[in-house]
Amino acid sequence: MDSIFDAGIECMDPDDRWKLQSERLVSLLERLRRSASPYWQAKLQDVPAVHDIDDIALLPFTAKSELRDTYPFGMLAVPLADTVRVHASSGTKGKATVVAYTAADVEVFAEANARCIAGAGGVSSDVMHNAYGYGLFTGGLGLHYGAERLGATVVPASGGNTSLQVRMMADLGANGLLSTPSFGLLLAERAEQEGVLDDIRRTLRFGAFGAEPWSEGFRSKLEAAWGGIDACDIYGLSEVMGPGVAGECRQGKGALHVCEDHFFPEIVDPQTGLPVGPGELGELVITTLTKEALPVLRFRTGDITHFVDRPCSCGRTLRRIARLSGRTDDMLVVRGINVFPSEIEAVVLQDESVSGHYRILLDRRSTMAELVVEVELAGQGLVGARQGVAERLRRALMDRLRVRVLVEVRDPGSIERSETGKAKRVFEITA
Ligand code: DLL
Repeated sequence: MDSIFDAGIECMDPDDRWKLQSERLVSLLERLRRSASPYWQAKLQDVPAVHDIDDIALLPFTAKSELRDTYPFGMLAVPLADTVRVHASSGTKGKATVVAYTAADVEVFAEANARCIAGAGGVSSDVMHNAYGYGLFTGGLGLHYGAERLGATVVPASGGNTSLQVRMMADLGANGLLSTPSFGLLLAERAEQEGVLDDIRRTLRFGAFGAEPWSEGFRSKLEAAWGGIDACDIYGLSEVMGPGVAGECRQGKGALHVCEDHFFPEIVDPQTGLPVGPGELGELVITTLTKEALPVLRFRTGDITHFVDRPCSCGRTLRRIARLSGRTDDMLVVRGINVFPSEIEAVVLQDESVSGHYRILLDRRSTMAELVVEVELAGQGLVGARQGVAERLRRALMDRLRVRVLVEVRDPGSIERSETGKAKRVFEITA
């Protein structure tokens, strides 16, 4: 039986958790009403009294644009002097946003990540290879503090230097890998090229992979590449805290336990903002119940998921969400048909003849946009099967998406890998 980092909270009776969440919401609002910040005064102006967590829908939503509009510190609920750290998002889809933490926030950040790492199979005696980027990105330091909080030995590898990283994993006997799924797969390929894959396979048992979308097909490839590890999903976003908002346990893969004593989840219809029916897909909305420096009320994450309300065999009672199936803003419209990149990945990576690396090109240079999916053969021995693979994938994609897709099957190793940050897989060609 795996150890649960904080069984008192993670396996709590749901009625007791309801009381805890209610108390925390009420005291959060009291605290925010006392704040001198013009942002919080305006935000709460028309909000009636809230008695318990079931009243949460009385609160206004928060959009990502509010963080940008109040850049850098307009949403702070404490004096800047009381904060101990900031992180920032790169702002690839707009202006950068800055998020801040008090010492207590950093403690919660560490605890939530410790819970997720333990859920994936980590224990205090483990050597944890952390290949999330260190710096303004929340991934590196978030998982670092989480692994330390668990009592593990952290190797702060960060991104890049792939060949050096795999030698370190082998020499130091890594038991756990913390990285984006795409970099996790690249590390396995490089370990094979460097001749250290078998060494690492002897010690590596699990990984916590997140920060970018990945499918069940990708999980199978990643687990197999490392010789049968448990590859668990970890989710989070900087506006809410960073990694550790939710994580899969290795007994219940396919759904992530939300640290809902700190991050209260709702799922709403992205158009109307109203709650979706039980088990229906919608946009994840999160309220931070305990954050001090930068709380958010009903934050619209833009991430699409649904609640999974069957009990988990691990014994945790924390509510679960399904792995993220895309974002409200990453939908591609191809000849009038809506296509989520995650649907393409789900179809393509089920195929054992292709590797986990692929690209989606949306060519809009002519009046009729053309969707091209580039995949890569899983090994040299498959070169003769190229035509068959292309035809099989073309049909499977057509069946699933109902739109014509061109499939190009490339040689093994020919699709560019990213050694840092999140994998970029979708490219729109407009001119
Ligand atoms: O990516 C935090 C993180 C670091 C999570 C390390 C997990 C591990 P941001 O850079 O603010 O924060 O990006 C947040 O990334 O809204 C999702 O769209 C996406 N995302 C994060 N985790 C997952 C995941 C970090 N497990 C945005 N599956 C989120 C799918 C994910 N998408």
